[in-house]
Amino acid sequence: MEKFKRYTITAALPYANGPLHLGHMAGVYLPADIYVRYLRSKKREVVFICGSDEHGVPITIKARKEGVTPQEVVDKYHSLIEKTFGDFGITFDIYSRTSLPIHHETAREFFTDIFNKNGFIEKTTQQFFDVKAQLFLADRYITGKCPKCGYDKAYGDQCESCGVSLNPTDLIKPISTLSNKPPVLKETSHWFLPLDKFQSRLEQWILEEHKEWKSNVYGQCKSWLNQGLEPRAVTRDLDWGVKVPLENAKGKVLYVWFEAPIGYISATKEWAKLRAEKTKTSSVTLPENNHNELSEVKSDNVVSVQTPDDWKKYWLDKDTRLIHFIGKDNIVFHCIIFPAILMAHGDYIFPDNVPANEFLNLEGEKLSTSRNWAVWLHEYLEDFPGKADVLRYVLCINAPENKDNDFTWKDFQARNNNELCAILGNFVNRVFVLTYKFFNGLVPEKGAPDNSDKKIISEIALFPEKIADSIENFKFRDALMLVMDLARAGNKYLAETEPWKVYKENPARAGTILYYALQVCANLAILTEPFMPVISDKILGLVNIPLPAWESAGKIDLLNAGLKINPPVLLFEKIEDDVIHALVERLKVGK
Ligand code: B3M
Ligand code: ZN
Repeated sequence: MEKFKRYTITAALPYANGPLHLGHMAGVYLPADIYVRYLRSKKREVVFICGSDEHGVPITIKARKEGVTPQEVVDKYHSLIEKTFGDFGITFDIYSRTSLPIHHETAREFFTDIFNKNGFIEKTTQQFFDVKAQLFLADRYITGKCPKCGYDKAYGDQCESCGVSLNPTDLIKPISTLSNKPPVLKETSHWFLPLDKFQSRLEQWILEEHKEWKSNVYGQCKSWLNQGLEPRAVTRDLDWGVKVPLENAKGKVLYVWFEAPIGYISATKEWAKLRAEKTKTSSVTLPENNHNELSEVKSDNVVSVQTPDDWKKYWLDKDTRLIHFIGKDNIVFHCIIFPAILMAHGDYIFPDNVPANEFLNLEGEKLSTSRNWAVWLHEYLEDFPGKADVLRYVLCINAPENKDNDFTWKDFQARNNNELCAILGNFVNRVFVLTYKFFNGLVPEKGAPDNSDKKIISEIALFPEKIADSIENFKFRDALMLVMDLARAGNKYLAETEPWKVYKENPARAGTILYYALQVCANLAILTEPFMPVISDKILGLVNIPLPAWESAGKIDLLNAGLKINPPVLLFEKIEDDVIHALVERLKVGK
């Protein structure tokens, strides 16, 4: 019996102020997509939620710099980001945006609900104001001398030299980075969520009830809780964002980290609304479950949404398992602040797991957007058209699951040439070439299995369970390595049994070998699907069957004798040294 009836899977909402790079994909979206594809293949009920985070100070600053409106900034990047996700096969059920009215309403309702329950404290404080820019300054936009170590470029929230955390008023000689002038102190009032009131509930819920969380996540939560939680402002003086729904709050918006996570809920509402409309207008009811067709994998999970209100079961029902996929810099917001907001509101379920990843570095250095030290995903596809899966492979096999990891173009090349081409591609290709050569492209009859056959049969049977186990534990690297191990086992089987030699003396025996080798290929189509959907689709095209569900993996009769299969095509191509060399050079020049 499954513990949960359904899944709500969220992936961090990317800020719509720049394109996506490798780090985003490796840290958040790829693992989330692998997990969701796997759940769908297991026929579990799942909704996969994401959207653009379109508020916050950085977006307003970017708009100012470029002389356009914040809306123009987010419109541009929202489309680009959404397209990139599509191009990399990320199968959200909805990709929403926080500038939509449905989000503004939802976020305001949340605030009002907590406000009516006396859940906020109103406080008046002095804050730095840039007279020239006519703006209250976010902590990051104030620099000055660190009172502790004397470093003169310390930020208003932290000194990056000695690490001390600061308030902007602690800085000696503060300067606004917007105008390069000293800011003035001005009085302003804001609403604070008293996180301290939730301290013991959060401690119980995380430290006692979720000891299974990844150690990096658990550790960060523990350290936050040990420091003691304090009230946090949930409003800001800004004109871009969700307006605070109170009379006396002119010029104030909800703090982006208050409303953005609520965006997951708004997006689910929007999805349920669209889906309910679709159900109503389509003369045939949506198929319950037909993910035998890859092209429909997005819409054909076992969800049933009849009315717009059905979003509720994904957020209120205790039988729903909520999982947030995020990067490590978002841990406190998803594990402490958002759950505290949900506690203050009541009714909502809490995340059952938050499998945050560490960071991915690039050629030994931290990724940096401002220094252009990044590989942009849309540019990757210009360099390697049609090869999204190669990057999906490399980013997963080398994912920063437990520690920061490094992406290098050399490693990318090596993984493509020595693993994808030499192991997976080579195996599938050999099986098809031989089947065409000796059996005219028809799946041969199998005879009685000998010892080598028995070995591969047991491997086919064992791998899916081990892979599933790793995926369920968010160990996607291990899972993918196991998939490759099955391809390795296939190569070994061919090397040991040598059907190309055997055929001359005993064609029936060669037929048996290729029969089993073809079953390995069919199994690989199922097992690669969460990781490399296009490659899986190519293998399916070769074996000429629709995608079987996960429960079929492990079987040795996925392809019947006599089935016509398709002529071999190459799954992967080698990447040459000069291509890699040029990419490394370009990266250095861009810097
Ligand atoms: N917009 C992503 C980031 O920190 C941030 C996530 C919001 S999730 C609700 O890059
Ligand atoms: Zn310092």
